[in-house]
Amino acid sequence: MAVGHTIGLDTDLVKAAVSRIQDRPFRVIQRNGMIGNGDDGLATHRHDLQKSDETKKSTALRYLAGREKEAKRNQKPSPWKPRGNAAATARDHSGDADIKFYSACFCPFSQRVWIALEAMGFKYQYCETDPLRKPKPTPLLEANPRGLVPAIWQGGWACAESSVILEYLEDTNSTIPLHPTIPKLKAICRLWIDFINTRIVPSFSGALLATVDEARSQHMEMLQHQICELTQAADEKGPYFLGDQMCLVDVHLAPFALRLSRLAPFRGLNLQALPARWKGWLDALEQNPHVRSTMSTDALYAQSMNDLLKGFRGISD
Ligand SMILES: N[C@@H](CCC(=O)N[C@@H](CS)C(=O)NCC(=O)O)C(=O)O
Repeated sequence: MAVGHTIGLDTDLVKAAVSRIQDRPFRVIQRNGMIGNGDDGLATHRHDLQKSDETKKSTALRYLAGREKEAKRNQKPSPWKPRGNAAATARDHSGDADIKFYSACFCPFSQRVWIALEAMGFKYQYCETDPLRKPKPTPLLEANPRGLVPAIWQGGWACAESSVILEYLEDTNSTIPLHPTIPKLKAICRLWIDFINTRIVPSFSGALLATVDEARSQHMEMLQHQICELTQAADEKGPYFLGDQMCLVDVHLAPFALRLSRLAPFRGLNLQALPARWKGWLDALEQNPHVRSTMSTDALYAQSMNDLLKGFRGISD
């Protein structure tokens, strides 16, 4: 479809789209949930052909408007650019480097990897990538055939999935470890990372995605319960999970914790009931230089929230 084509009732495009659905048989929706031809006397909801045509036209218009929006998006590199501290960090890492890091600034999974790259002092090239673009950008597909960010590409080798990339970075970096060296403590960290991925992240996305108040409160209640569980397992004084040093549990959690406080007001989520230990943890994450250097402005997170939700829907599809 030609980009910039005016959508109006008389255009050929609308006619073509209408004719695609025009030939469908005229149906009567019955109150008992069945669809019939209206001859059985049960039908209570019917409309005439004119009304049916109007409905088909507006369906066609919505379809065309959606396609036009998508086509426009696909012509541009990415609708989002890192802002604030993240913009400066992305600029500092815009030159060619051994590790190419495909990331979307709105994506919490990408930010996990970004924090670790910064904290461990890796040389990397930041490549802002729109994972929602169709078709997906070729370099992203080469790095991750599933087409999700984050992904890294290193000399012909590629890796995806934030938790796996974080383990890889940890294994290849000898100077600043983010996992404890004691095997039993390391196992405990992995257990809580799994808890974040399999419990906290789904509750977070569920609370943001829910359109019905009841479902939203259920997810929120679950999330609060899980956050309490996590804080009880964390070092008593903190401020981080293991004490005064940030570890991979904090890196997994930080992007979600920080987005929760920024996005909650837009979805009517109440965070008052969260424990004091959580507030101290959140403050420490906000102040951490590596977390800060990968944070965009609050406005960026608010404006890109719909794309974040689309990304989450992609996960559950
Ligand atoms: N489990 C993945 C999740 C990554 C993910 O869902 N990324 C979203 C952006 S936040 C994405 O790329 N979505 C694109 C799509 O759904 O097509 C990870 O931990 O890396």
